[in-house]
Amino acid sequence: MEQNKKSPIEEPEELPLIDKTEDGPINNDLTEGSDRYPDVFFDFIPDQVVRVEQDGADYFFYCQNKISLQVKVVATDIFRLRYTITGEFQDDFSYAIDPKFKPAAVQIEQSETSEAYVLRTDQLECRISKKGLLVNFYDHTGNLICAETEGFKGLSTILKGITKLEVAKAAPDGEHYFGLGDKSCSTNLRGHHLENWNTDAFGFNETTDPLYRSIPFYYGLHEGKGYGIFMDNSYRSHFDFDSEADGQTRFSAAGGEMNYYFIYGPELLRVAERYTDITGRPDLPPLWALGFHQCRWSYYPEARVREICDEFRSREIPCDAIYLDIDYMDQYRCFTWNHDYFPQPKAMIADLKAKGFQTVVMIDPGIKVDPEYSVYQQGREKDLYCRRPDGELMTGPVWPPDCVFPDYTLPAAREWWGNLYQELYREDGISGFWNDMNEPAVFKVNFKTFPENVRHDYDGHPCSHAKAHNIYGLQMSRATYEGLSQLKPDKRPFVLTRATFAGGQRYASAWTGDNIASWEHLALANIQCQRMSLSGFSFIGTDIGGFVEQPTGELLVRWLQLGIFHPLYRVHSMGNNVDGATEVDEELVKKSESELRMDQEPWVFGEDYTAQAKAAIELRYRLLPYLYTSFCQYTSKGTPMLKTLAFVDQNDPKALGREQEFLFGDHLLVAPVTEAASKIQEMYLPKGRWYNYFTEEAFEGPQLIEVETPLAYSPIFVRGGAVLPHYPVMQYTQEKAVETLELHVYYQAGETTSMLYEDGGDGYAYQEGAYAQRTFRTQGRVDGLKLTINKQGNWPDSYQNYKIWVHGLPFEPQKCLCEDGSIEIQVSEHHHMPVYVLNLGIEFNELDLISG
Ligand code: MIG
Repeated sequence: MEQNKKSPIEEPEELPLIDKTEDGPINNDLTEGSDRYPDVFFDFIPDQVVRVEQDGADYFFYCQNKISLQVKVVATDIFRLRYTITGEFQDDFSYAIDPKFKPAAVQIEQSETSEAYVLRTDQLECRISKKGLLVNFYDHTGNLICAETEGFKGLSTILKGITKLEVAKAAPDGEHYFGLGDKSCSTNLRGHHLENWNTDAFGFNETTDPLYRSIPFYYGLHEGKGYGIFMDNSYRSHFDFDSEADGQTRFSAAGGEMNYYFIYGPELLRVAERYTDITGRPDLPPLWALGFHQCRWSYYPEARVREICDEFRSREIPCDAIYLDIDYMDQYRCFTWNHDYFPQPKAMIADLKAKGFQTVVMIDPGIKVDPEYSVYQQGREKDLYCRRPDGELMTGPVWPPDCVFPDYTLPAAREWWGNLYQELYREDGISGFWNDMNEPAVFKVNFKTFPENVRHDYDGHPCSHAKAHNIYGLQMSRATYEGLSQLKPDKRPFVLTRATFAGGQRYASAWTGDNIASWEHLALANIQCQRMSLSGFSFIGTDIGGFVEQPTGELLVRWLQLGIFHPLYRVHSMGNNVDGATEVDEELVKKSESELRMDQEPWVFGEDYTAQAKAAIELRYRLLPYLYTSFCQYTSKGTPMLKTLAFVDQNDPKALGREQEFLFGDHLLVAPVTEAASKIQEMYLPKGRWYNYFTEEAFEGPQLIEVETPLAYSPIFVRGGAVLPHYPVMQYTQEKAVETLELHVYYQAGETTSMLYEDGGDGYAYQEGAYAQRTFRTQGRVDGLKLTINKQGNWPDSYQNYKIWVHGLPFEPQKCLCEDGSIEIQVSEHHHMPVYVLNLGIEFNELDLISG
């Protein structure tokens, strides 16, 4: 194996291709004076199908040249395709697939034409050509959904084995592509060539690729019909969306097996949900995890941590969690404390908890090589660290100068790792864990990670790092999650990871990594979180304010406004951990202590900005019941919490091109401000009636409008007909019982439903019915508005009353009737518009506001 002097990614096309199926080898790199070559390349293109076999819902198509295709009808709308170039399929094993996912029993109609084999369900038809194994998908009425151009092709060499498995499909004009996890390019992927290889991409920008996470799943949308393709292959992969304008979309992996799922919508949202049937969904997080989090590299010593927390409370800026970055450890040894900085962690954590702060700490995969360190020793004794091909330990510098790395693909290593949290989690009272550097990142080498020949167990399917690289972070976060679940079965674990892969949403939340305090990065944050959400991974956030460098007050405020709608709402910065910052600099010395430290708490930019930052965070807490409900919809159905407008109305050509606005949950349209000094911003309202949350103005979409963008808020619009629940501002989630639930109702003709989900905010009693789920139904008439409330579940409400605010009535209400007679209508004015206020007990299920 080569040293890492150059990238091991060798595009086979650039090398001499010697194709044994052609007339003799292409003699362009023959070693002089012999008939030998540096390496010999073969390509594999399916020829004629000579045999077909069926086993239940599995169909096998064998070509004369041994290339074979297995089509598995997984559900009426999902087909799985696997190709082998040897005639033998590999052991069917994947970390991405949810163990709970089971194929459905499907009625399959099979037939044959002179050219193709046809498999049909009542939603989808798949035609497999007898020559070349080209696979085309049609809907049940015969419309072509997705066709193949060149179809499948494999490449291998004598020295390397398989180097590339590729599928080429047609990219008809006008087809849009979305998804693909964490990419910083435009929302529509058309024209891009992208790679999946988890990478420590410090200070990335909009052209950096790959980033920290890999999700080989994309959507195609053509003539209103949407489908998804999930390539379940963890090797380095490439996705090309017609970047060469040759009308083709290609995806390929550098090894393993070509193995992908074709998911038919036709609604993009339906594809999103079905993707999470395959790769899984998380359980609900603890409610505090949806509060505001404050982080920095690093808060220490203890006095500073307490000072930060006290400052939040004395300024009455809500906050639920405080983070300790690597400096809390003793010599960067995971699962230890630096007792100089934190002499009594348990007491500190308990004090903070009493004030409503959960403490989250970092844990890295790099374990210090140190015979005195028990974690290192245990892992050695049990033989749980990654090794090179001849058995030598894989060591490399990360925080400690020399680290070993657990092989999280080994079940015994995961179990051991999960248990290491025992003391921090059970004894010290840490509430959540933050897994960093798990691409895995290695310092000093340009290559930034393990060499590809490092070995992994892969749950009994031994393989090289080339296969395990992209799932390393996923398996680390899984080990953490499973450990925490076992250590405290009654608590919902909170795990935050940097690297992950498709399916990783089952175990952890993620943040987008080391971004920069710039307006460009605020815009990127918007796109990245939307795309992660569309890719099955809604529990996502960015380092608010920017990790590298320092934001202005304005930038921080705008970022906090966007972050209200990012499920992970966390400020983080690298502080003064900048190369060279420790050198004495005359200019720096003149600066105040906080400037030197490069603080990034909500209050560091002066009182004006502090007030705006506080207002943003307070709004997050006001909207918490709505956020939590959206989270519940995500965990139960896989509905992305953030939806790019193409996912709101895929038949509206104008909506397809929009990437600034997104729908959060069912009813809130968010138009974040991502430019400096913004006063007014253009935005697109998809079809329907939309109310400006801050000004009461109503508009009919589809429409491009201009909206004012004062620093006090980034525009939010509420869908007509919606019922939007609010909690009172609290300093932390569950600080006190909600006494009155506020409902904001927005008029719309016709019927609209809204949901509210509540439970104990932690634990699993909700799975046994301890939840309260309300369905609100509004029915708007020309001269009336009816609201009905339906409750399911047996979670006892803390509140006894609703306070209902009715917005946008097209008539002046004279009466409000409910089951028990009539109730008083109060009028208040907001931006010169009347808003009607009703107070009633929660025993009421129905009310009708009428004009006469
Ligand atoms: O190389 O732990 O992305 O959030 O503050 C830096 C220190 C290592 C990278 C993470 C960042 C964290 C930092 N870590």
